[in-house]
Amino acid sequence: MSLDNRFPMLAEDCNSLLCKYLTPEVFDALKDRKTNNGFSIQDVIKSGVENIDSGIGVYAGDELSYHTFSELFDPIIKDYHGFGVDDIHQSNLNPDDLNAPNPDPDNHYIISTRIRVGRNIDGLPLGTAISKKDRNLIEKKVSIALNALTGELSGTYYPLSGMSEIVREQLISDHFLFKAGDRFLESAGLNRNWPEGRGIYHNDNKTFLVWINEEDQLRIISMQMGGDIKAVFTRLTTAIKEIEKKVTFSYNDHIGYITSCPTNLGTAMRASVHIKLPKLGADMERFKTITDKYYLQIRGIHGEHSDSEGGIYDISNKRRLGVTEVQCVQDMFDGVVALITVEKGL
Ligand code: ADP
Ligand code: ILO
Repeated sequence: MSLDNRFPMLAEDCNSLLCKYLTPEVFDALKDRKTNNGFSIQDVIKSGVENIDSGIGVYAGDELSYHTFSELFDPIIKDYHGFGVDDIHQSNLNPDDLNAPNPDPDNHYIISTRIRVGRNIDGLPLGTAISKKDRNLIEKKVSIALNALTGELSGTYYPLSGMSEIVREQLISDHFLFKAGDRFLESAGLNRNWPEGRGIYHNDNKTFLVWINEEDQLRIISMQMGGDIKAVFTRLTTAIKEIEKKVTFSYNDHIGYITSCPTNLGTAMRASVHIKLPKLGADMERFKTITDKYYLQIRGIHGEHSDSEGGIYDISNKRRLGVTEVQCVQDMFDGVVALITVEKGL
């Protein structure tokens, strides 16, 4: 579907932030603008127009998109993160500032912990607008930097092109690799030239992983079984520092790390646990009251847009901008402690 210069037809029952904030007046003001990479408002909204069940519905093509189309992005950012145009974002990746002793040392509730950040290379368009040549260059540059890592972070880069179906599917079902054919990403132009230029790096025991050229150019991931959140955060921050010695990431003093989806701006961090909460799961209203209080999000067991299985949920921080990385993890930790306390009492 190609979008033209007219205000798009948006379904009556559309609940996305795109549908909430894209008025005919806003569209009119933006419809003839383009960023230096040729990204237009039609490109920004395409995913949300084609996928009417989107929660957000917009993607940026580059750092400039957030400025060029601010009449649409600013209210969406304010709504999702509670972050206003005059607010200031600050980063803190110091694990010493985190207070997160294992909330479930006997492994009754928490199955695994995962913390990821999104990163994009400074000076290049985002995956939504990037050329095949630049995407392939990123794969090369980043995989060389990763292959040089040592110690616990030492591992191997596996390109998606040439990976056997069995290995690929196993990596996905074990929660290590991204899925193929996501329709939200497809509409946003993020699956162009698939699978070329994409791949995954991981260490032997798969506690440190990097996705290359999925929704963001890098997703740096630390994960392990159980609830030692601090160990997972410490590994991640060490890895980020090492990678930054070789690669410069796109960062803006106002909105933090630049990402293709506005939900990931700021820290670009999602800290999650897979946790067994069958009793709370049977009382969604109560469950949501707690997750809302602690700024948490509930996802299904196979990631975003998936369902829960066997009373196991993916619980993660919702706020990523206007809070530090330490605060993102602290939100998740505090909420998980509260959830376990309530589940125990039921
Ligand atoms: P992202 O976290 O990068 O936004 P998804 O929500 O799609 O993307 O999750 C990616 C994968 O990571 C999925 O397979 C998901 O099940 C897995 N995952 C997320 N959190 C955890 C966790 N705490 N333990 C194990 N796997 C996890
Ligand atoms: N575009 C999708 C996903 C939004 C948030 N998630 C990610 C992975 N960026 C939507 O609007 O539902």
